[in-house]
Amino acid sequence: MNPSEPTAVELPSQDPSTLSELEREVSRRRTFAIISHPDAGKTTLTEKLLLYAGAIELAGAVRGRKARRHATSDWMALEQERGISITAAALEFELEGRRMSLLDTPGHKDFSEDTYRALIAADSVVMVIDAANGVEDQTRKLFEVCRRHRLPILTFINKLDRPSRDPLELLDDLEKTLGIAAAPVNWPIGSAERFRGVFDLRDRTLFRYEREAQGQYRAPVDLSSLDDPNARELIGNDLYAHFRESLDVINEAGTAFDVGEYRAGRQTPVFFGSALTNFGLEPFLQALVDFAPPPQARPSDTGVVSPTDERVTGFVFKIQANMDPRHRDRVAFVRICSGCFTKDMTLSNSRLGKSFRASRVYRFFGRDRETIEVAYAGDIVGLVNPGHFTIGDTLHSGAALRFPDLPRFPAEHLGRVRLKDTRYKQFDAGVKQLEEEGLMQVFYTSTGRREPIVGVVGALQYEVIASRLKSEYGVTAEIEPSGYEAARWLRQATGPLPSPSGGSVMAVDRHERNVILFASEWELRYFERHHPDVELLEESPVTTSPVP
Ligand SMILES: Nc1nc2c(ncn2[C@@H]2O[C@H](COP(=O)(O)OP(=O)(O)OP(=O)(O)O)[C@@H](O)[C@H]2O)c(=O)[nH]1
Ligand SMILES: [Mg+2]
Repeated sequence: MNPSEPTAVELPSQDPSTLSELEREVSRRRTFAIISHPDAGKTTLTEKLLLYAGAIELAGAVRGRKARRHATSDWMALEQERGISITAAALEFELEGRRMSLLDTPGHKDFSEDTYRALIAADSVVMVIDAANGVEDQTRKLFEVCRRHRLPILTFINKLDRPSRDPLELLDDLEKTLGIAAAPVNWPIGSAERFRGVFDLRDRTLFRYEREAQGQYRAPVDLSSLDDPNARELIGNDLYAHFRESLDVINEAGTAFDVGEYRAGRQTPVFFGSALTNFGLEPFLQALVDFAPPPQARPSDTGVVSPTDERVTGFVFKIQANMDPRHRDRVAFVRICSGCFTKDMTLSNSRLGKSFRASRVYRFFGRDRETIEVAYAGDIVGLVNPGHFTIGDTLHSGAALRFPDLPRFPAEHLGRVRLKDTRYKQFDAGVKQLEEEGLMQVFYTSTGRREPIVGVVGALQYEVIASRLKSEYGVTAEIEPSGYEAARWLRQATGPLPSPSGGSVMAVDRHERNVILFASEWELRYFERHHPDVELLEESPVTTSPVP
């Protein structure tokens, strides 16, 4: 085996009383991210998993009438207004002796940088598929990231309460489009008005579901056997015959569920259901508890780090400001990779080569937070420590190390922000903090600091920036096209600066590093041809100074 490759941590099979507390705590942790194309039902499924786990008593909705509760993971005002997820949310809860950490991610490609980072913080993945659409574009892209990181995937095929594609066709789509073996664990009978429930292929029981009003409460489960003479009658002759035929096909030619294959990322177990109307959620949640892997070893520049390594390590995968209007602070979300972390511990930030005391530590449930005294490998904790962290920072006790850099996407859109009132100080603070979150890159040209150019991955982020500047910083700003199409950092820090031609200009970022804003791809290529000695970078170089 390649020694630099992380290996799976096996669940200890020996008597739990002989394990150290660290081993025991690590082995009961499950950290997973929910991913898919927009609108497949990730947030709805998240909410229902929380309901079925007993972490909430009443499920909220993604798009609700005004008075109705909102889904816990869509906590941001703009998410609730728009009915879409914009930022990854962390939720931690206990279930059957397991400590579950769930990351509900946004599906829209404009927010995919945030989703990619959340994936890297997880040990496994739940992939949601809309039963009417099969594998969609964004799901395919995210799946590739999972494959690269060898993340085991459980699949939930959702929205069976609506007209759906045939389940055999959906399995085929998973296998052909994604190139992964798909092993059905249960099988739906009918869809839309004729949805009768799901049949568990392992213990051969039929779960019949009644549609519960709005799906706010757990639905009662009605079990029966397939051999029950009433089954055919309950299901209806046509559906029953088609269902038996499908069973024959999957018995003969289908992939059988195998935990080892799932853990190795070669097979995805498939479940069918409807998150909105509470069909098929128990077996899915049970599979997460039973099969999802515990925290895995992670590669670093000094070798593989085992989660049960005594030294505390972790990395910052997300920063979010102003989650709680009462606190107005900035939270750095850290995935703990090894050890037992305690409050007030001194840790080093390997980028800065400096240590800090972790005195304000929280665990999160959407927007809500709770102070914690201790956390173990696998946990996601929030540290409040303004200015000390940037996304991708490695934190550690003991000998220095660095986890691999997190992906950073080059900006695809560059807009000019225009401040429409006089609250300049708040404006500057807002721009700085939103940049720190990784929501955008910020560049200043000779027109000054009141009209920065912001670079984003997708244009929907402009709306998020303007809306958050208004609601969180009280400033009115508009973002309009800047006339620039690409931003490139210059590698060398000294010497005479080249002068770009045409409509391209020199600019600086917040750290006063030189950047060229190119007016077109053509001008960028032209510059490269005429300045072969100048190295241009798509990504900002890593700084070793604190955030100003
Ligand atoms: N009929 C039906 N609708 C569903 C089901 N699950 C989710 N929906 C609806 O589908 C829409 C999108 O659901 P979300 O849970 O927000 O989807 P998402 O995947 O989180 O979307 P993004 O986070 O924006 O990518 C909402 O209107 C849900 O009510 C389901 O099982 N059946
Ligand atoms: Mg969502």
